[in-house]
Amino acid sequence: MSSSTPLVSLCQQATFIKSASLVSQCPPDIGLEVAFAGRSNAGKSSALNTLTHARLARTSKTPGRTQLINFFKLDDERRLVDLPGYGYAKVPLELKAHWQQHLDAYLTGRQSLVGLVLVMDLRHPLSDFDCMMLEWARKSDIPAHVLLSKADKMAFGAAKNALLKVQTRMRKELGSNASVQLFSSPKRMGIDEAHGRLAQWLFPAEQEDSEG
Ligand SMILES: Nc1nc2c(ncn2[C@@H]2O[C@H](COP(=O)(O)OP(=O)(O)O)[C@@H](O)[C@H]2O)c(=O)[nH]1
Ligand SMILES: [Mg+2]
Repeated sequence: MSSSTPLVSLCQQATFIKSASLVSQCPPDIGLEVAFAGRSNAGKSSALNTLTHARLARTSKTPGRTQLINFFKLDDERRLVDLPGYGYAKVPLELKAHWQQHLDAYLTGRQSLVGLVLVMDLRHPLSDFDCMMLEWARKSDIPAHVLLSKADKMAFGAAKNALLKVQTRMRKELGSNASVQLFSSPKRMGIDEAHGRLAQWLFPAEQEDSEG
């Protein structure tokens, strides 16, 4: 049995808990939480839906509309979090300032945060914001995992090359040891690998068992 099996069944039962526009509205800071971040339109909501087998997170053709921190329950101790998409020009400045401040408060203050999934469009990886998130994760000792989304938009060989390039840049330029993979929501590509990473964070004890 794969060590991500319990996680996969929890993902299939994931339910929406609540949206928070302020850190004070977040659910109690207990248990384990994995947050999904990324530039608006990178494919974050699609990735969340693909990984949970549910239409949990809203996917939108109008980017930049999700300005809330959305919490999804896996079980009483485990949650997935959809962070507001960053870097979309059409978001009014004061709203940008608002969520930047609260995103920051969430990232620095959240005790239950055990991992960060950073979703990047494979064709436009490592934006300034992506680099900032990787830098923050490195400094805060929060493990990070990069989903290079929309891999279906490139030929397989080109996608593999792009993956290697991103990996190299992350190591050499950013000093990041975050893991990276290709992902496609419509092609359902990279799901097992992503579940495996989530399981490492959300079921740490079972990982030790399966390694030992
Ligand atoms: N071809 C392709 N399109 C995708 C993929 N993921 C998302 N999209 C599309 O990209 C747009 C933005 O996706 P969404 O998940 O809402 O992005 P978010 O703003 O990061 O949450 C939508 O039109 C999606 O259908 C993918 O893996 N492949
Ligand atoms: Mg979204």
